[in-house]
Amino acid sequence: MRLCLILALLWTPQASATVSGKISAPEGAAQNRLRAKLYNQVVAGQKDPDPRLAVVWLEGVAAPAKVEPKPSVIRQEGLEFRPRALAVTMGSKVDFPNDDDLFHNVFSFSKSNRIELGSYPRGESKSVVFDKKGLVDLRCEVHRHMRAFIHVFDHPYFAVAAADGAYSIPNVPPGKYTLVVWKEFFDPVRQDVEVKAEGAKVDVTLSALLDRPADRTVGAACCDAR
Ligand SMILES: [Cu+2]
Repeated sequence: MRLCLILALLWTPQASATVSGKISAPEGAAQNRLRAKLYNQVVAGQKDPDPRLAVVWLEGVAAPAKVEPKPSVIRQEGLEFRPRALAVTMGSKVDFPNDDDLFHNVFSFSKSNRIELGSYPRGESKSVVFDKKGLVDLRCEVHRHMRAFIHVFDHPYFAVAAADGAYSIPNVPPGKYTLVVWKEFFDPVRQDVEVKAEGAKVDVTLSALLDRPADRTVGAACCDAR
């Protein structure tokens, strides 16, 4: 009985909350001009890429001792990488199947996770285990317009927003943190957020990157991609 009492006193439920909201990223003429300048190679058979998804994460949360891997897939399909933005935990394996009737040559010169998958045909797949945190700028040597971004985190407090901008980061311990929002072609945003027991709701409106050199399109946050 006494032992039960001691255990009950020692055990306190892990309070956790959800940080959610919506990322708005207005598309404008300047945005489209920048996109056209960077990705002006139109290839027969190319399909529209996925919406360029926003990645949202929290900085300053004490990470749990063990971070679970999050196996994921980026397909080469319709002469694009799909999805174009991915977020995984360190140690995650990502498969890169080729669904196109031609060869792609997938690589990244990102400092943290260098990738050289080489060429392989339709129906084949290669995989990479991302063991360092950072931002991976994924490219195809054959098709210059093909690009994807893989955010590798050493904690689980992140989310990829849906196409409508909605995001949700669950299981966050209450506290004061920095919320970071990244999206291709937009200035990254960092803002303070206080997460209470009932959670936090944070909507963010991004501003377009204007008149920047091409290598700044990734934004400055979380970036070792160059
Ligand atoms: Cu390619």
